Amino acid sequence: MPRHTHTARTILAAFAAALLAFAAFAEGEYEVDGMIFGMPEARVYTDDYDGPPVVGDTLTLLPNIAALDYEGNTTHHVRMDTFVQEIEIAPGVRFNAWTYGGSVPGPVLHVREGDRVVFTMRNRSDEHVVITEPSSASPYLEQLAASNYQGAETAIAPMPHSMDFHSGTVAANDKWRSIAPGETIEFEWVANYPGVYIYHCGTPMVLMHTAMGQYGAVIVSPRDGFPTDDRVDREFVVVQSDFYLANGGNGLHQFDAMAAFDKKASQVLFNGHRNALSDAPLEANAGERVRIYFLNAGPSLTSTFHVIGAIFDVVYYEGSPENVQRGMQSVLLGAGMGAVVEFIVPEAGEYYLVDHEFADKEKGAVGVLRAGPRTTN
Ligand SMILES: [Cu+2]
Repeated sequence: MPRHTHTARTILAAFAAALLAFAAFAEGEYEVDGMIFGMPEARVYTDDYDGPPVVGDTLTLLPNIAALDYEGNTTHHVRMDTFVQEIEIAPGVRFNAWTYGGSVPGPVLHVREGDRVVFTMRNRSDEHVVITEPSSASPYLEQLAASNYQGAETAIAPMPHSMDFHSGTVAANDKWRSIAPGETIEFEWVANYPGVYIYHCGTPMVLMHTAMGQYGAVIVSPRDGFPTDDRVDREFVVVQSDFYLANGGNGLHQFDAMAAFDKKASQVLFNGHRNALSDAPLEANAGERVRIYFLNAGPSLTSTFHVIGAIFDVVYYEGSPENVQRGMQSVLLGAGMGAVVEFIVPEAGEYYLVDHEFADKEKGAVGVLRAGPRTTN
């Protein structure tokens, strides 16, 4: 074939490839090793939105996790507004929490590796936002209205806030920037890596914003699943976190900065309340395989998560199917780390979830899994 024809074909092929690439990615996006980077710049704006503070099909209240009832990848349009609620975290301990969505920890977001999240957050810290009205905008709001186990009441404390998803890979100074009360931020990220991640406020002083309640879990399920998916009978999400509160004398507790700097927690809790997992135990039956997506949100303490009476058959450290550990009595997690743990429920009875650092267990890090008899052979 004449040389010039060959060259023309090469140029045409290159042009077609460029067109294809342009079709697959939005402007500025690019692919490295099958992952997508280069998200558009965050938008910050003011509008008069006063709708549901949490919107999204795969947002749930702890200990629930939403099923992903779609094949392959999708784009999730997720809203989690930030606002203040007076909540109870232990009998007699109420404080004005800085929240995402009205609870501490905030909603659980579940997506699949490769999914895109278009995230919107309005800073409503200057508004009384009611979260006890049922809403179909998210399973989270329905579940929260049904239980309200922190006895939330509206409150205000206007100040800047932000959102940092550990599950997103983006420029922190752009996407995680602080917004003022009344402002809304919108940005995108792609779930490039599977895992059990924290999201939290990154506004200074970060220690205070997180200790006041601004954190939650993102579960990014692996594209091809975990090897044990078919054998799992029950799934729960448990988030551990540490609190630094002192009695304020006005019936409400207040943030204790000295205790926070010294890492002397007043409470260490599972799912945001001393009795969250004893008033409403996790339920399973003998012989079942239970999976717990466990996040140690911190802000400052480590967790040695253990289930009394069980051994973790498998641990996917940080929630990646490639980080496999077998036969673990406990999983050690620093602040802002997570794991997927699975165990076989040996027999009917009660099993206790604890932080095996017993000082933290005595400060509240304990829960119950109640097992019924074996239902099949
Ligand atoms: Cu904040």
